[in-house]
Amino acid sequence: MRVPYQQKIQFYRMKAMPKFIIPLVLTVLSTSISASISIIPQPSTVNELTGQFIFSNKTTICTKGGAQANQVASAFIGILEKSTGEKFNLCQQSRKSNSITFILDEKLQMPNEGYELNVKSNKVEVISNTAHGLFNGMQSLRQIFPSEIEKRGTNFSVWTLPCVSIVDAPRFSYRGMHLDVSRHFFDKKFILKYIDMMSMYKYNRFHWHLTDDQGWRVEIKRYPKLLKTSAYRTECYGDTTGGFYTQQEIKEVVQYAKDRYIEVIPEIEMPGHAVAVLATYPEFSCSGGPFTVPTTWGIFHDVFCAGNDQVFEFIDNVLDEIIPLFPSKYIHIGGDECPKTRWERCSKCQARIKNENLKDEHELQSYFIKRIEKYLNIKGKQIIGWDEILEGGVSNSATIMSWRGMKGGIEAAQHGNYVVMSPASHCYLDHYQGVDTEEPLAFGKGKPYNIPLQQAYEFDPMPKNLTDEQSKYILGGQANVWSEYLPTTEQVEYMVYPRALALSECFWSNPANKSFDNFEQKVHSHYSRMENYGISFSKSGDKQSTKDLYQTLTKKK
Ligand code: TNX
Repeated sequence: MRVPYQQKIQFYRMKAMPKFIIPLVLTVLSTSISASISIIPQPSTVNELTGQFIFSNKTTICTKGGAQANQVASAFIGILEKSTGEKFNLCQQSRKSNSITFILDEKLQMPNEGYELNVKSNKVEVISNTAHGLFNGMQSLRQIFPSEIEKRGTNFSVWTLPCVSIVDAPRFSYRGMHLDVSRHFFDKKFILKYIDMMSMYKYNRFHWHLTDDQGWRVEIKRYPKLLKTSAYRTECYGDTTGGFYTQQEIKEVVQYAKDRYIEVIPEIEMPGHAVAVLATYPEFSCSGGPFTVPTTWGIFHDVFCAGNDQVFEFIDNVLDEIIPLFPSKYIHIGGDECPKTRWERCSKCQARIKNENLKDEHELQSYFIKRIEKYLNIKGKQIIGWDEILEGGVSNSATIMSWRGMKGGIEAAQHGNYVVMSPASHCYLDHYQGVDTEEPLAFGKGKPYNIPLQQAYEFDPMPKNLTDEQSKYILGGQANVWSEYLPTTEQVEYMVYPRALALSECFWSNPANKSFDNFEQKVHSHYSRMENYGISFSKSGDKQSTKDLYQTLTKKK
């Protein structure tokens, strides 16, 4: 008889447990952080068993549960075919032996996205009540295979898998990765690879930072001039750099992500970080310009004029084209780092403050965001914004992305706003990971900007001081990848991996199952997986020197 799922997943809660069960539980717990099964993020329970399953070209891949189970199995067959070069047929019946079966049974009681994975010597079963759960189980199974599974055209005869029984579900529903494609543009091919890696480590939200001062990256049919002027910039040495995604490419990325159970959330920055737009439409600024697309980084004084109705008309029209491209419930509207200097001296902005009975420019920013939010809500979308949107007041339906530490997120949760935690102290993968003098140029220098692997690993998106009720508003966390200092895809990967693996565990795993020593061992086996997959990951976060660095950085004075 199968143990009911809820019971299994919670059985390490020892309080209500009879004493004789405790030794049994401890055995299971100790195996749950064993290194021979190196799954990242760490599953809820891992019970290693004796024996092995022998995988060969005679193994049958089966499904039970209809089209959605078939889809997950086909994705797995695709992975196997790339590495082994063998053809595996999908069999829609269970086989007793030498089979891997994906079972989708909606009647099972399981937490959201949960799954069970059983590797026995005669067969493997992945079980879930949703297709997403089944897909998560498939990703864990993939990591039980030897790392050659990630290599194209490997030399394959048989692979052995250790017998194991896994019961797993995520701690947080929002597990995001972000990518800034404005400061440097990365083509669709790279975006798909980025999404592949996200799905391997069970991330489920891709926050696509499509616009900023240094480049507009999305085709808007109504404003073709944006793609001529705002999508490119001329660097000081005379070269032109930039690019954009056509609406067709965006659709392909969104579908590719959806097939991997990842939702794409677009970000259209406002009212600040908009100089690229002002370069095409200087009339949307307070001063009238002229502007060029900047070639330097930082915070610019020129922002959208909040007193000009044409600005809102422009943004509404842009959003009208963005909305149908992205089925996600959320649109990210930025809201960060908007200096108020131009608004203070702009007659239109001052008239708006007066006519709308606003106290000051902070309330004008709040007016701006709320006006856009209202527009999006009518179209059936919710907004997410950086924590600055709290200043001057925010509506209850806005979700806050807390980046200047956890403070904004805590305040928002206390007010009943949903929150995604991505504090720069732990989640900013554009910051140095090793000793800065030995690393490629990255964002900032010195202590506040250094995030060694261990520091990323020790992040907990759940603040300590919230009540149970308030903590329900913490949806999860996000790794942010700003690209000012990342001109190439290799450099992006160098900064992102392996720290994104560490953060995946912060967003998925129960803190009781986390241990940096164990993670460090696991990450070594993932180096060969990433290498086989063609990822230019870094090892500098892993050096003893970085461990020492971490200790120095975290030592209390
Ligand atoms: C702050 S995080 C920014 C970005 C920069 C980043 C560099 C946030 C909302 N704004 O514009 O790229 O720091 O780490």
